[in-house]
Amino acid sequence: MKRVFVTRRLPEPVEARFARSFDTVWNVDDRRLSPADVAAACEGMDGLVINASERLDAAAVTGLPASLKAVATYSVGHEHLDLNALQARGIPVVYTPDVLSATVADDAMLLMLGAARRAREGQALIVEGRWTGWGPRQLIGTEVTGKRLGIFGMGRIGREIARRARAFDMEIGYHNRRPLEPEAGLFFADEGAFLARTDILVIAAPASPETRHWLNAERIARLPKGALAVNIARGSLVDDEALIAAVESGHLAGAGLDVFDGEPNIHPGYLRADRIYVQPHIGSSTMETRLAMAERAITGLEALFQGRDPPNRLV
Ligand code: 8YV
Repeated sequence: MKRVFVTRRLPEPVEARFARSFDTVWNVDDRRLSPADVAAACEGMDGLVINASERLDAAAVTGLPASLKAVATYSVGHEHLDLNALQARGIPVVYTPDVLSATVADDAMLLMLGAARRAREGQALIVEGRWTGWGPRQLIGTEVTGKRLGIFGMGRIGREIARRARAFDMEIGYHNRRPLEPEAGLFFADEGAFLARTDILVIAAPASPETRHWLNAERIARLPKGALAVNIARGSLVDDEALIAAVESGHLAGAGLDVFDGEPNIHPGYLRADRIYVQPHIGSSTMETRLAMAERAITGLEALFQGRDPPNRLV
């Protein structure tokens, strides 16, 4: 059996699945690993299963042992890996696309509705024992049905979000590098026009140096007053100061965030801004999806070990 190091503890059935295919070595106490720690833990391993919570930068790639033949990232995002450095060392990489699109899209709807219907404030009112009874002025939210949805990054997850939003009679618009088939929704090549017609913005684009702080003060100002912003991609796409200021000033009615820049050390403004519905990066956290992600990672690694070229190969 090939020896594989896994950087995080996974749900029990997922660990059991890995153990059926590999001689698996776990990060037993699930401590946070630095890039150098990851490289050191790969000593004597044939494979590495990494998560989006660890980074493999160029220096760490240099430090990977000669025994390491393949890497799988247990994620669809791969900005935490220096793919050029891995490719230069001849270490192939697989990832886990497709299988989490539906569950992340479900979560985008939850974030959208949570922000629109002020879920954080409503929860707090009840669990903090402050609710004094029904009132017609209580927690007036924003209607989601029939609104203009704007998806930044119409990839696999974006399409699943659009599919769900159609059931809410939403008008689908998107901003992408290139237009898709007409049924995908209204394509906006012009970013300004896209933002100006968007009532509910959903960020579903990958993290990259180009998308860093994409949602900044200038772009937020182009959204109509009372718009909502949702992020299910990566925290780095949002300028936290600008978003918090826009929600606190009332320009945005609210926001729904599953991901944060520098998580878990999030901007302190998120602790007080109760119109921002927050979640601790759980967009893909369902058992069904965790198992499906494992299947993709395992079959990808097996193919690489056998010298085959799996469809979910990145480099
Ligand atoms: C995962 C994610 O839970 O797949 C991704 O890119 O952001 C999450 O859904 C996590 O990254 C697992 O490594």
